[in-house]
This record gives sequence, C-alpha cells and structure tokens, in this order.
Amino acid sequence: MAWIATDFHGEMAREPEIVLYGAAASGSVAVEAAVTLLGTPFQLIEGETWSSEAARMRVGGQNAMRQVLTLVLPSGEIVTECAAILLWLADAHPDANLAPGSNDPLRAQFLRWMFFVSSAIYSLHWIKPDVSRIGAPQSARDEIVNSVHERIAFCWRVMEAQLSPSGYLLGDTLSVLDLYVAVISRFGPWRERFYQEAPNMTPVIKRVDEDPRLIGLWDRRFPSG
Ligand SMILES: N[C@@H](CCC(=O)N[C@@H](CS)C(=O)NCC(=O)O)C(=O)O
Repeated sequence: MAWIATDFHGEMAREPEIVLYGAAASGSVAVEAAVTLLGTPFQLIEGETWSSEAARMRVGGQNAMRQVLTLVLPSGEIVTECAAILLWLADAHPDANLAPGSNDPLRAQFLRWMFFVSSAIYSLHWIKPDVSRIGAPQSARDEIVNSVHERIAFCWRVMEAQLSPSGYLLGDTLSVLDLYVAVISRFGPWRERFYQEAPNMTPVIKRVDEDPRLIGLWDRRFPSG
C-alpha cells in the first residue's frame, strides 16, 4: 500500500503534534482510538508492514523493529509498544479517565491485563507473516499459524476466566484496556472465535465497537470488519 500522510480526519495535517506510523487493521488503531477520544491531533504515516518491505523500511528509520506502531514526538523522541503508548497517553491526560490512576485499587489488574495482551497475545502475531522467523519451513506455515491462533484463543479464555466485566472490562469506566482488546481481538483467530472464548468480555467489546465517538474510526480502519 502506498503511504499517505493525513490527520485522523483524512486531511493533510498542517502542524502535526505527534507522528504515528500505523496501518489499517493493525495495533496502531488502538492508539488512533485513544487520541480520537482525547482529541489530540496527529499525523499518520500509513504503511502495512506485515506485507510490504517498503513500509518496513520506512518505519525502520525510526524503529529498528521495523514495526508499526511507532510514535515520534515533536521533540523527536520515539515511543514504541502499543501498551506503553496507550498507558502513556492515559497517564498524560488524567482528566480523560482512560486508565485507573496509580492509587486506584483497579490499577494492578489494569496493568496486569495491558501487559498480558501485549506479551502473551499481540507479540505472537510477529511469527505469522514469515514462519522462517522462528526457523520453520514455509511448508509448515498453516500448521504454525493454526497453533498461534489456538494459543491466542487459550489466552482469551484465561483473561475471560479472571475478569468480571460490567459496563467495561474493569468496571463502569472505559479504559485504554477496552480499546486495546477491541483492536487485538480483531486479529487472528478473529472476532467470532473471541466471542466463543470470551462470552463475558463480548458485550463490552461490542459496546466499544458501537461507541459513537469511535464508530467512524473502526469503519475506516477495519474496513473488512
Ligand atoms: N511489540 C509491538 C508489536 C507491534 C507489531 O506486531 N506490529 C505489527 C503490525 S500489527 C507489525 O508491524 N508487523 C510487521 C512485522 O513484524 O514485520 C507492540 O506492542 O506495539
């Protein structure tokens, strides 16, 4: 995909505050959702890293992992890792209430599940575009991708068994954890499997999908659902 530089309304950004290297149907959409809720302007540099060497090279100038998402602050400082960026944004805007604060009794579980989604689930997707990354032959690709998806389904079951969602995953208030799960659950093994494995989390995630502030973003950035 050719890259474009736009703000989140799809127009050329004049004086971007922050630059986000991202892609439709990628983890960057969780951060795009957070900055949409915060009303923070940003410039998006689009590039599908998992299918395009050009996109990997472009982001590689900022992030040696050659992955989206990658944030460049106006100072030039680079921030990577979806969970870290979501946490940092939430903590930088406490009035928006997008994360339990450091003294909130929910903070420990919030951090626990943010890191769980990052390390136990999201990181596994790195294997899929090229299974030789873990030393496997291309002939084993389908089997490996299937195993990765089974492991992710197991992880959703673990999370499901230990959370008691009410309006949102951690109670009555939407947090960046809800945004993160709403995005990562769209990746393989995809939403239908997530709904099977996580029936209590499902209504929360559907609520996030239907949030009127975010519906346009989800439609634009996950055009295939
Ligand atoms: N640890 C990173 C993972 C980022 C990641 O896996 N990005 C994917 C897209 S969703 C990517 O750029 N993959 C391309 C590749 O690994 O070659 C994070 O949490 O932000």
